[in-house]
Amino acid sequence: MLPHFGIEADEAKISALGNGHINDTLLVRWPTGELVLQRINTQVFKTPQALVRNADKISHHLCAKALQQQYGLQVVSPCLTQEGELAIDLGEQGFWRAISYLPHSLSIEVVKSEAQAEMAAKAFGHFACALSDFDATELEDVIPQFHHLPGRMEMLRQAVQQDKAKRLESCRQWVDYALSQQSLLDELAEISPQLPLRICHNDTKINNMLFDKRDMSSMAIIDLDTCMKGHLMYDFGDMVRTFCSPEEEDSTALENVKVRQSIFAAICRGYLSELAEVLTEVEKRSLWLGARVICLMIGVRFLTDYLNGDVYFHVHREGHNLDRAANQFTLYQSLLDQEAELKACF
Ligand code: A2G
Repeated sequence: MLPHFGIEADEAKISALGNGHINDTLLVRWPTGELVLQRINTQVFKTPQALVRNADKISHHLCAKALQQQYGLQVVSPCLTQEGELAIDLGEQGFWRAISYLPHSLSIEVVKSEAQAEMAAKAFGHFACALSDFDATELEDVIPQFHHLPGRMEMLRQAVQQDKAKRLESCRQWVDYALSQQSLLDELAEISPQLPLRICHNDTKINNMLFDKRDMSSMAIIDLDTCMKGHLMYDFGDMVRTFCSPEEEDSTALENVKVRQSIFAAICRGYLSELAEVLTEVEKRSLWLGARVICLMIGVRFLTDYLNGDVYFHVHREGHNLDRAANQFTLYQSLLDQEAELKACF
């Protein structure tokens, strides 16, 4: 597929890039250039053309804002094919697109300090702010009901019922735990209708923010593939989920998996420093709910995939999805255990 992007195959050096669970991402370097090539997972993204169109629109909007000096981060932009398209569909060999590579960039898996958390949260807040005047009807829903806890709980129930991979016995404790958190759904049903729909990133993991490795300043927000209309509480929640634990998402050292209060407070400071004027009062109140919903929901999704036989997330070892689920439920429980202290951070 390299020639479609104007690259001579015998001149290219290709290496795997990042730690994504869904798409395959490659860094391609050749004597006169470099770019990031991605094979889109079309099992997950059923309308990949819509995905590349969305990402293109978002990056255009951000580039325009950057020119007006209202957006201070770098923007990853699509690199067109030789045919002038946003992607190339090679059938059995995959749906491919290329994006610019930002030299000197670095991604991290675990947040090291409050300062780092605050900086990253500020960058995600800045991103949301820059998109606050983007016309939401321009974006297509690439994964309908993506952050929809009732739907995700229902998928878990179905997976339990079908027990396709015959794994239920090995994870019953976690299934019972997840299903016992039903009261969160009532809270959600009460607050969701009061929240405005905004353009959200929808995957604000710490590794979707690039740092400049020369001074570790914030450089860019990446992975624009799940940008859709939604509620900002989930973007806040995904930062809590991925910044606050001192362990990676798949760590089995559950005794260390807990929410670091000082990091939580730093996320609140950073995010609100950019968005305090934009968020409604109900949105501000929803942030605490967003944190709990995201931690529980991602745990539910990992557990569901474990029961279904690892058909959604890439796995690299036996029981990987179950390890991830146990980790996320432990983090969720840590949020509940520290409710009073964490709510005082807002
Ligand atoms: O893994 C992926 O990035 C998921 N993206 C995201 O939703 C979340 O589950 C995350 C967990 O690390 C998609 O499902 C598109």
